[in-house]
Amino acid sequence: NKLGIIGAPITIAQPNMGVDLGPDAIRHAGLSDRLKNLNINFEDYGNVNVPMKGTNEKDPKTNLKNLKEVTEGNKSIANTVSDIKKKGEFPLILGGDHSIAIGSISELYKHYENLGVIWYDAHPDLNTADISPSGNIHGMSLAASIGLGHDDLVSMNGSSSKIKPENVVIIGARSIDEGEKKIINERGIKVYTMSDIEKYGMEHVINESIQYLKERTDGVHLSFDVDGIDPAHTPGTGTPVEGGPTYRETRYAMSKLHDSEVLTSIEVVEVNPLLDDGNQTAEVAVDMLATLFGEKYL
Ligand code: DIR
Ligand code: MN
Ligand code: MN
Ligand code: MN
Repeated sequence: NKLGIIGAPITIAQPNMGVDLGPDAIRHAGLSDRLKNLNINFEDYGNVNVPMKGTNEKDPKTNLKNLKEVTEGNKSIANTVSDIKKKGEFPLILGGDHSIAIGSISELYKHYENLGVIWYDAHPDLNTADISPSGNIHGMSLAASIGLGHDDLVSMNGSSSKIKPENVVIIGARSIDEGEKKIINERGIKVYTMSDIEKYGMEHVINESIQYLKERTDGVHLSFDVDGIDPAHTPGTGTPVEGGPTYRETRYAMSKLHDSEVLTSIEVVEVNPLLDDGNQTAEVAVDMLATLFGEKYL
């Protein structure tokens, strides 16, 4: 079916200037030409209007930065995702920082009995206001989606738990804060850390993830943080962490996801062209997206 593309340029849920330019960097890296070559029908609806002005100070009452603005921006993203779903299109959302998952998932979950999520990221984004070392809401989006954290984030656009913890698979984690470790263990969230990828290989990890989600969900959202990939390939991002899956491993995983046909929506986040080497990170993101939509080597 047809793809509906939107840009979601939220930048104030993390401290670096430039993630708001992510959607245009990805477009400039040739996304539409690659989709045309695959004969994919798509429409790009442009960027959602979101608040751009924020501060780098935590509100002492909430321990959060820019809660009001991040909430407002995410509501607009949710509304735009809703329009795309109403048209029967497959949502492709270009970030923006990872807080945009709060808005996208707050709408997407309504369209399934049991939505699942693949969180491809160096970080699990399971912080809440109480345990976050930074106060940056981009590190809290998965927590909010499973019902943990500030009520404005958790209750956005509907019920207070959008995704069951057992419907989450995290791949590539290698920077996990102490409070996040506790949540992972208490809630039984499935995480493939870099140790698991090293030990079992990406082939095994991605096949097991697909099988696991096929058994228990009726739709799967891929939330792809470009810092999930090793920073050798994706330097243009705010919180790079050494020792990630390579371009090759990631592209292989994306091709398996395409072939499995489990995905029902995709977002790619945290591309920051101001921190990049040329436009390399957006170009890698486009290679991964093209692979997700069926591009093959042969
Ligand atoms: C860190 C960074 N765990 C935080 N999180 C990031 O601020 O909560 N997520 N960068 O992708
Ligand atoms: Mn993230
Ligand atoms: Mn990350
Ligand atoms: Mn296909």
